[in-house]
Amino acid sequence: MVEAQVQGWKLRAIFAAFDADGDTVASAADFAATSANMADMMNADSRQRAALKDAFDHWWDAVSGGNEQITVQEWVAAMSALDDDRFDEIMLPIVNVMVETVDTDGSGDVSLEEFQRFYAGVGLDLDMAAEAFAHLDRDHDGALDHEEFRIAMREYYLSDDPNAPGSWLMGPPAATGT
Ligand SMILES: [Ca+2]
Ligand SMILES: [Ca+2]
Ligand SMILES: [Ca+2]
Repeated sequence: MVEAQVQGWKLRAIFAAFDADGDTVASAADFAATSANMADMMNADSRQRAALKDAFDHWWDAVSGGNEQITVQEWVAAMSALDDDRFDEIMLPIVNVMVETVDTDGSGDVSLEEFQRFYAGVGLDLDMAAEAFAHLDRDHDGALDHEEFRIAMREYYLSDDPNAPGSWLMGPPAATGT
């Protein structure tokens, strides 16, 4: 079950990042704080900030099962149980805001220069941006379009494949697991 373990460590790393208050359980407040952090990192405007908040509230509803807090085991189980349609429905507003904020010239897609600015803005290793960009640019047209971001987000969170292009969204896949 090596593949399932890959998804497990990715989801555990994400859980740790979402657990804003560090008490080892996730709550609605953690999700709200994570959405606010993401909005800050992306320099989101008030409308984008509200869209992220709604998306994270919806995400929390989907994984919490009505509980006030969940453990990492419950998080991994709940995320693994989401079907693709449900996941896309939760992620779409997040992807929309991400593309809008990274696409600083408003061209509708993301150039390497815009992607590097995004990496710098969120504090990722700028040296890795070009390689990550090459992985994410599936049709090799030199730009990341909305669909490439959407697929990358799904792979980033859910793919069992450590070599999936989307695993590069936030840098080299190996770095996510440490
Ligand atoms: Ca917490
Ligand atoms: Ca652009
Ligand atoms: Ca492309």
